[in-house]
Amino acid sequence: MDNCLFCKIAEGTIPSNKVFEDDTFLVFHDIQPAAPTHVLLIPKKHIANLNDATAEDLDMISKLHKIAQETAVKLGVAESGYRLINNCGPDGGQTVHHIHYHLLGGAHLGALTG
Ligand code: IU
Repeated sequence: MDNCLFCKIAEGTIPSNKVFEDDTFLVFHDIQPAAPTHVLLIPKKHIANLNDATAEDLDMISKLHKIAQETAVKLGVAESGYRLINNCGPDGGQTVHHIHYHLLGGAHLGALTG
C-alpha cells in the first residue's frame, strides 16, 4: 500500500534490521526498543489492523505465532519468557497502521497497565 511505512519496510525500500524473512512475513528490530529484546512481526500483506483481518488473513496470522516461537528461540528469550502484543486502534495505542505484533523479552516485564 502506498504511504505505509511497514509496507515499505516489507518491500525493502526502507531498510530494517531483519531477524527473519520469508515470502509472507518479516521480523525486524523495533527502532525504539521498549525491552532488551523488542522485535516486530509483520505480514507483508497490508492489513491495517486486527479488525480488518479476514478469515483467510487469520489463518496466516495464526502462522505468525509459529514465527514468534522460532524468533524467541533465535533471540534467546524462549526459556525466560516473552510477551507478544498486538495494539489495535486508537485506544489500543496503535501508531503504525499495518498489523504487527511486538515480541518483547530479555527482562522481567511488569504487569500491563493502562
Ligand atoms: P504500535 O503498536 O503501532 O504503537 O507500534 C509501532 C512500533 O513501530 C513502535 O514500537 C515503533 O518504535 C516502531 N517503529 C519502527 O520500528 N520503525 C519506524 O520507522 C517507526 C516505528 I515510525
